Amino acid sequence: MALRFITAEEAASFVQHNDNVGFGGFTPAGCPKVVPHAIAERARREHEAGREFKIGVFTGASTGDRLDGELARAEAVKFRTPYQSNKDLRNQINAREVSYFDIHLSHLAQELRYGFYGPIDVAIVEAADVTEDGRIVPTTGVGLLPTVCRLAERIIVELNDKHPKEICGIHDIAEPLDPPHRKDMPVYKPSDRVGKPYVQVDPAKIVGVVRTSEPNDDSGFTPLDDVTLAIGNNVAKFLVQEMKSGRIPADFLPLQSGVGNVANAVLGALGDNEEIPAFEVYTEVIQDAVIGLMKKGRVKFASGCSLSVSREVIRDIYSQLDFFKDKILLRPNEYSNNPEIVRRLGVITINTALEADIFGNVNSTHVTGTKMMNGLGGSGDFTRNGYISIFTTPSTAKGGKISAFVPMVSHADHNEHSVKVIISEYGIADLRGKSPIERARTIIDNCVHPDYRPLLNEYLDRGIAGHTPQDLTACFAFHRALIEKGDMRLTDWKEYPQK
Ligand code: 0RQ
Repeated sequence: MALRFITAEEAASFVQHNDNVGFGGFTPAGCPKVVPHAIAERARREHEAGREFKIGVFTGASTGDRLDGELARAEAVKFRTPYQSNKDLRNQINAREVSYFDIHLSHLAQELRYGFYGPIDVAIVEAADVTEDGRIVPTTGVGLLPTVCRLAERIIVELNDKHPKEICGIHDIAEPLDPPHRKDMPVYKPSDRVGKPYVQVDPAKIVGVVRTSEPNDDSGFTPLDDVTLAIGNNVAKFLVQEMKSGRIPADFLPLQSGVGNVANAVLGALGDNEEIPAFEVYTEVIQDAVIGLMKKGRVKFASGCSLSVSREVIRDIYSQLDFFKDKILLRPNEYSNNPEIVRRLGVITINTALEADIFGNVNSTHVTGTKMMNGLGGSGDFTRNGYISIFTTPSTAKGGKISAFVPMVSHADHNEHSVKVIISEYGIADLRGKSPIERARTIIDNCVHPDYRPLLNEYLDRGIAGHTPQDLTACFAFHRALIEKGDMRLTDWKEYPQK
């Protein structure tokens, strides 16, 4: 069947009000660009004509501004899942104008197949190549691509010539069978392939192919500062200690590292530390630092769900595709984040907390317990199943007015049973095998900013009985001081008389 080439506007006409739309890609990498823009324009026209037009948006993770941002600004999003990081969409989520559902990234594909969220009407995916017999070669991000293509009634392909067709071979595309027929997912080392280098779809469902030449949004990083550098060095120091003590095998274990500046700095520090042998990466987001380390021979292989790299780095990869092609593998997030595989491989997981409490619970998502930041992402997939799960965080935020360490987290994403190690720029708190009070002392002594250590020690000294000395009449005193006085340092325990 011949492919039908159409404009982005024509493609948008295949999307109806109330449709559930599944997008390929993961972070801005591999996300469709021109069709979401056309859908946003269509929504604006419909709204001007007095008609409703909103869609459900299902993605691999965050997307580019041309997807989440454009649709949000056109007030075209009814429902959104999972992770997002766009300012305009975030504002609408926090104003409750968009119904947002946060879920572990590895769960979404299977739960779509289980029918938990209704049908997928349309799949919109970016491709480096598409053939008449329905083979789609993704670009730099995979995400939900195979699942939404199989479930959708209609498929729209953005064929993006910014990505060479020769990228074919970098992907490993598979979908597991669903219970009760699921078998093991046979990834025994990061480089194992279990699927095909392309997505096979029913060609009759491809309603149109839109040609584009749009680069991914640039994911540039802010330069390393003293704090991120110190966190990175502390992570490297901890892992070297673990290796020397024999708790990590001498040939090391695969690493997962979250998204953002801190994560990028951590990887850079690990790569530069010659006491750590060249290592492999089993992660979801392959960032700039990994590619730099690959060129130096410090990273041997990287399996992920997306190449979320700057434009400069993607140009570098494409100019040396022969070098990189057998060192990088991109999988659907159902595989890159899969608990079974993460636990089998013994992945060392490193994610960033917004805040942690002194007993080891972590908040990754909600600012002061109410405002959604980005979402859980893959942090839960990896933390719960990692060989050692590490959380990193600067000890303070907003110029010291906020302590990242509080008596009780204002929202819990990862609990004390899953969080093994916390690291700030001040040091390392190894929580393994420690009681709640021991964990609290370790975190205060090693990770907390000196401004906040006396306040947290005083909290522990309030004489609360029980296994976990949490004072339910005072545990949110830091948050209250922030809300009422604008600074957690102004917490005054005299306002909380001991009973
Ligand atoms: O805001 O830039 O306005 O000052 O939060 O903080 O320190 O720059 O850290 O970019 O690494 O993001 C948890 C959000 C950290 C991210 C989070 C403010 C701070 C700053 C960002 P400003 P930093 P990062 C795999 C892993 C969840 C998902 C996950 C995240 C801004 O890592 O979304 O782990 N994680 N996925 O000032 C108020 C606090 C704060 C605070 C920091 N306690 N209260 N604001 N900030 N702490 C990736 C995927 O799943 C795709």
